[in-house]
Amino acid sequence: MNESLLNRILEALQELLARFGVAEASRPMGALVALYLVVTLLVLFFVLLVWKLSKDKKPSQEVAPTAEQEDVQVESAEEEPPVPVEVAEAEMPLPTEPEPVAVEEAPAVTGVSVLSRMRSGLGKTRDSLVGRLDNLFQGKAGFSQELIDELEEILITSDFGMATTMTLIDSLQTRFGGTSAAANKVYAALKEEIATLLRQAGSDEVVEPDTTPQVVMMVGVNGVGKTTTIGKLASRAKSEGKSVLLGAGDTFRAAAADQLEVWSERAGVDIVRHKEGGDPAAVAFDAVKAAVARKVDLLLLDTAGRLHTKANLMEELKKVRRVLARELDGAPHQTLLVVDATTGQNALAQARLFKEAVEVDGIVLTKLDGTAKGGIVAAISSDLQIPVLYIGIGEQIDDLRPFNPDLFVEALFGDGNDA
Ligand SMILES: Nc1nc2c(ncn2[C@@H]2O[C@H](COP(=O)(O)OP(=O)(O)OP(=O)(O)O)[C@@H](O)[C@H]2O)c(=O)[nH]1
Ligand SMILES: [Mg+2]
Repeated sequence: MNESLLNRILEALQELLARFGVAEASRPMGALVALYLVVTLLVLFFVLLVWKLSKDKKPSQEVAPTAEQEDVQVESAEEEPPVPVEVAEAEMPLPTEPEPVAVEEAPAVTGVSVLSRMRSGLGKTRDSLVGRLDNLFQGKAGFSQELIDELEEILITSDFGMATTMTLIDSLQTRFGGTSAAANKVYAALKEEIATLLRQAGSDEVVEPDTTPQVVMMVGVNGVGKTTTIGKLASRAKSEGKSVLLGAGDTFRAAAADQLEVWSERAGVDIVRHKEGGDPAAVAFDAVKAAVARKVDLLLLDTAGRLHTKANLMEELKKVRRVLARELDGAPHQTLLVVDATTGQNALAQARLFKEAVEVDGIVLTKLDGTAKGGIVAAISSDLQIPVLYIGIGEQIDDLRPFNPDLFVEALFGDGNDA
């Protein structure tokens, strides 16, 4: 604003003040105060306007469907009251009367990119494993036996497991043995090797069957995150426009079906459940019948994680599989083994056990946010030759990610600038 314009505004204000009978001596100061007030009000108005506009735009800017959006769907699209469905009712079409659903507190809404959410979910591993690797490679001039020895220790203590650690070390020895290659070159090669290992058992070749309903059975020992993962998967599938049904096949643990029902409400999908202590194979039977009758796209079947003995558990899982296969051709189309990343090498042992007893098509590795030893992903991928299909990086409904080896490596080792 040029000086003469400012003077003219001030003069006009002084004239206005004169009309209101303000003494001449006070008019210059009065005009300044009035101008200051007007400008302040205009700035405030402008700030409010910008804030309001950005708030209205926010949902469409987010990368993934947010928890808030999921919850809206629960309220508007819920078609079945979340009450226990008895055997006979399970085969019937759904009642259509909507019922308000008590949905628990909305999970955190994130406007951040997929990569930065992954980065924060893997924060513990970044700080520990990657922090140690950074220190190692920054502190060494070049390739040496000492570097290899220290690297071996870091990998083993970060749950890469002996076999995978040896594979990585051997490939570095082959590439750089007898040279004094720069440490940063060796580090880059290590990251590449880790990415290759992860890709080898990656999800690229997994083709989802195109028949519906697709029956997915969730197995794993108690506490690993089966039920939670079902809730997250249901929510994902629903946001992709699929119709989903849950089967409460864990009849062993008290409140297991209640827990699944809470997830069904959160995700806004239907559930088939029996009374506690019932036969899980009967739940499977009803759930698959209901899925066919209702023409849903996806049936997610929960199972018990603990029975009186491990042999019992495996026998029960086999029986459930037989029932599913008898009722629907090809079912279960996918058996996902859920393992808890924080249990380290134990997770590997469990995975071997389940792999022997039931056919396992893919792994869901949960609680990666809770471990500093993310090397377990590489150990599972390379030791078991079963693809890691999803990783859990938190307890919220949108904290399940399809496992993408390249994104994973970027989230771990990248500098985050491209997030
Ligand atoms: N931090 C974190 N917690 C998780 C994740 N997945 C599951 N959990 C938590 O792990 C606990 C056990 O999860 P459940 O889903 O009940 O496990 P489950 O395998 O169904 O257990 P059983 O029904 O006893 O066999 C819950 O407190 C979940 O919130 C994850 O990715 N990250
Ligand atoms: Mg459970």
